[in-house]
Amino acid sequence: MPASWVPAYVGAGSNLDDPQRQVELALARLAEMDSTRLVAVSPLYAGPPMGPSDQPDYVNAAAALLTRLAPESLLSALQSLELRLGRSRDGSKWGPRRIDLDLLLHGDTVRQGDALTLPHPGLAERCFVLRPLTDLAPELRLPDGRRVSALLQALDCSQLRKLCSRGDGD
Ligand code: A4P
Ligand code: MG
Repeated sequence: MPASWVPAYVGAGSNLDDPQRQVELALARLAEMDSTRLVAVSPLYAGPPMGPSDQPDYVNAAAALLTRLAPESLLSALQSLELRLGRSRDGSKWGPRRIDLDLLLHGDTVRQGDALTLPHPGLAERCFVLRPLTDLAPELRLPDGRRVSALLQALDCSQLRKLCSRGDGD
């Protein structure tokens, strides 16, 4: 286990079974993970699916953590949490899901593997990842030095809608 606390970022997405509630629940449960502190959660966003279009819109958000877990251990904790939250797969690539938790960044770790790739593949091209990440940490840079806010600015994210939290009385 790393001796010190490392900043890590997690993306949450859902498009089944009341997606807003699934994402809120998942973000709250991140606070219960061993050797990890939940530092902040982003606003929630709704948008069209990337991939097959015959599925409901997604709700996405991101969370900032501090963790003493190594990247593999943190991913495995996220996968256990997905299962506890009732994730099941319909077998199709990028198909609908109740909850998906992706490890976006773990400090400056760079990894390339089927089981774990860091930064998360596709991060730099996805509005539904970059927008909440930029809300959390506008100064954040990828290990290669690119700023998430600059990557976001290069994209057309007009289809992404910020959701009011239900506590706001919307
Ligand atoms: N894996 C490797 N690296 C990572 C990482 N950094 N974080 C492996 C998480 N998982 C990682 O993931 C598939 C495999 O990726 C795992 O075995 C894991 O070890 P999964 O969660 O089982 O399956 P998946 O999510 O269906 O596949 P994938 O390729 O991760 O898809 P994405 O990239 O998560 O995209 N549209 C909108 N608007 N919003 C979304 O959130 N999400 C997806 C899925 C498609 N379209 C979407 C959204
Ligand atoms: Mg995934």
